[in-house]
Amino acid sequence: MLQHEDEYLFKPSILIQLSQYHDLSSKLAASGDYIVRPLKSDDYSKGYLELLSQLTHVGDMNEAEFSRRFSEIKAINQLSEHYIIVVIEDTKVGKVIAASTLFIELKFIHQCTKRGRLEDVAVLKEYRGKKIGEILVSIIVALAKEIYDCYKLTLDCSDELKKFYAKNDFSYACNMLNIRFK
Ligand code: 16G
Repeated sequence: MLQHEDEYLFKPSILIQLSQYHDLSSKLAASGDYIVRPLKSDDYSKGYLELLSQLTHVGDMNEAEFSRRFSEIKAINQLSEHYIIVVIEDTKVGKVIAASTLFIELKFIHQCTKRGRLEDVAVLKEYRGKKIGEILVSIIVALAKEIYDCYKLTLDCSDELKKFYAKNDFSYACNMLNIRFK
């Protein structure tokens, strides 16, 4: 897993540092040939965007556009890690079957603290109901708490996912409002 570190969006060793990493990976391994890893530069061909299109509109993006965005994000992470995109691959079929992003926002408040945002959580339809989403969310929660020392982790979601996040330790704290430009 650690052979070609350059291809990864963030250092894979970060995942291994998690205290629950082995427990969570063995839970995953018990239900299939799954590995947890950072997003990789060739995940376009492994279906990362098709996966995201089960969450929302992705658009008609080609491999070059994917690569450009990947490099932009990676350049930011090389200065300081802000975009932690974790994926689960089914190695039997060579496909990204679940993904989630931890975005780390730097704050002045609370003595220059960090806030984590849980974003773009998606599990391929045919892999739902196997606790994969739950494991992925636990990984992000642990990363935000243990590795990045965030003071809180927040998310927004559709009505139908409220129960899922409530079961995974999230509670209502305040209202999320937005202005939609697109
Ligand atoms: C959900 C996602 C959010 C994503 C948005 C896209 C989670 C926890 N939340 O709210 O990250 O950006 O959907 O939907 O995954 P939109 O295209 O309607 O903004």
